[in-house]
Amino acid sequence: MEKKRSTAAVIFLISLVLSLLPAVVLSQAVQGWKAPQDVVEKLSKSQPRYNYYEEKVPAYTLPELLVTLDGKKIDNSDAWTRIRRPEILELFRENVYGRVPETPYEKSFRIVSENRNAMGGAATLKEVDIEILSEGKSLTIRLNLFVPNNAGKKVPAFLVINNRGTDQADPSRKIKNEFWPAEEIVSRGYAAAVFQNSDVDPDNFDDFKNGIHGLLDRGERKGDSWGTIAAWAWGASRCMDYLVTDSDIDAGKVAVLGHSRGGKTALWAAAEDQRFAMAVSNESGCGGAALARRKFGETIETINRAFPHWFCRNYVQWGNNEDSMPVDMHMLLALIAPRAVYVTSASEDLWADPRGSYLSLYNSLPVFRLFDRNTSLSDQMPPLNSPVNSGNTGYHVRDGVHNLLVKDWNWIMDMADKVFRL
Ligand code: GTR
Repeated sequence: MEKKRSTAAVIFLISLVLSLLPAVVLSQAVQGWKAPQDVVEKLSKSQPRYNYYEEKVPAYTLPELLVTLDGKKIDNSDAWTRIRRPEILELFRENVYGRVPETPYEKSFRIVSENRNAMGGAATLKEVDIEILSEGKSLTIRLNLFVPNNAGKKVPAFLVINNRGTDQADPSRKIKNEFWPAEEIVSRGYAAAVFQNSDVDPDNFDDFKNGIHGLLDRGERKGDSWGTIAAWAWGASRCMDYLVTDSDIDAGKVAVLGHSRGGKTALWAAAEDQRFAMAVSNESGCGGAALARRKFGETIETINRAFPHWFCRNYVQWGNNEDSMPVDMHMLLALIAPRAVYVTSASEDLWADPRGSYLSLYNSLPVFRLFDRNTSLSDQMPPLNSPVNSGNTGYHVRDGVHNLLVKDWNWIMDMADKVFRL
């Protein structure tokens, strides 16, 4: 009798587990990506000052996207473009990246070399010097550009802000790597353009003496004087100035792309310069795509301490005071609407807060919907290695560590194919 009962109990238990299993599997798929527990534990141990636990993210309220400073509700794309977008752009200049000075300068382009037989005949390589002149001082930004041969028409382009060494974007192609897979980009019909961020401004605190700051800054620095990210973004726009003059390039289809600090820069470049048809933020994190109010991984206080030159001085006041900041990063992504924005994360790169980056995109959607009301993403993150997109917005979280890889590039180019209708 006892035995029969316990067998029945075991059978009941097994069938219960079996019946629950699909629900568990299903809910995992629906809930999508979660930070790997071992990575959470490891980072929490090695960096105890930072939060990597989802449960410890504080409750927060994001600033309103669609209410103007004087309290008017915005419900159409025209009012967004005329009233609310300029307000938010100003808030970011004032509080985060700083303002470009109005100092006059001259600019010229020089094609230093042109090789029609690059990449074994697949592309033409143009090496272009963009020279900036002001009051007798000059600065040169080198733009390297591979254009696919035999396209028979103007081609779309990816402009990469290279924040790594020149060997990561070698125009001679003696050194190749996944960060700038120029051959793959060209084979998919895109021009591959790249410039070194350090040509525009050095990536260290030099009291803004060198680079473009040294050339264009006048007088005392103010709280909203531009930082180095704004300077790099300005450099991306000078590259765009050249690209619009190049008859091989479809200037209405230029995507600006950056990784990490370059990703922050790509977003700000597209916010400031509406000629960019698409912005790609690869693992940009704090000061980029990730919501500051979550205080997950890198924080405003930390980034200003480690990189005092990246942002404007006014940004410092929002360290440990995120809830008072008049913007959060969903508003930066919204500034790119109705143009395309693609945000990426890597599963082990919790410093750059994958979930905070996705939520930022998700919370920018009301603006994208003013232009295309079918734009809609789930409030849950997609599973690992499963890109999602809707309208002109898209996102993926790749497995692995902080980096820009061919795997990322392929999904990014899939999105660009859709946006540019290739
Ligand atoms: C880190 C920084 C991040 C990110 C990264 C990078 O040290 O904390 O915000 O930008 O550098 O650019 O690789």
